[in-house]
Amino acid sequence: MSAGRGGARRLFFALWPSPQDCAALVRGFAAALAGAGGRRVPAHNLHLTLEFLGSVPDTALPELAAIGAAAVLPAESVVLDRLEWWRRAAVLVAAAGATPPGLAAFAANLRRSLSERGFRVDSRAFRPHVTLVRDVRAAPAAVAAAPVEWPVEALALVESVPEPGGSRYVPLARWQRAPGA
Ligand code: 2AM
Repeated sequence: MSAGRGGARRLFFALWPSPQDCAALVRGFAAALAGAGGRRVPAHNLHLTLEFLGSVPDTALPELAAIGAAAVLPAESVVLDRLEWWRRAAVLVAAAGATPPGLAAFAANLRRSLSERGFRVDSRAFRPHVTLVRDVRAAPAAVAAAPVEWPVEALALVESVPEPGGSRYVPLARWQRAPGA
């Protein structure tokens, strides 16, 4: 792994989809995506953010890796069943109408662990969503989205790497839920 710019990187924890789950998400929301305008998030960047940390010194990476390794993912799926336009952020997201209780507890525990160790955490409530399109300045036409069931299987510590066409998200470490756990 190369050194971050200036010895720091923009990092976040996220649920990272398998290629199959990613494809199912794109299929389920295809009709919505077709007419949305804006800037589509490339499939390789799709993820569900759990906690955005901002710029973190490289020296903190081992501690973050230990937090990720200790986390126990719930044996649940999150159902992304709503297409929402978030006006202020100008994004179109696939959102979960209901947050599965195990996932809510998992996100809260992760936030607590990070905060106790001095990392900056979000103060907003956790709302499971996957951003599909950015720079959407006008409300899209209402379209039906097929609910997509996304198994909670892989946690990732992800770096947001700025690139000319938009950020690229690079998982630095991934932790899979143990089968049957
Ligand atoms: P979003 O998908 O709702 O835009 C990397 O930027 C990820 O962290 C994105 O998924 C983004 O969520 C999320 N994120 C949360 N808070 C952020 C912030 N203050 N700045 C940038 N990204 C943030």
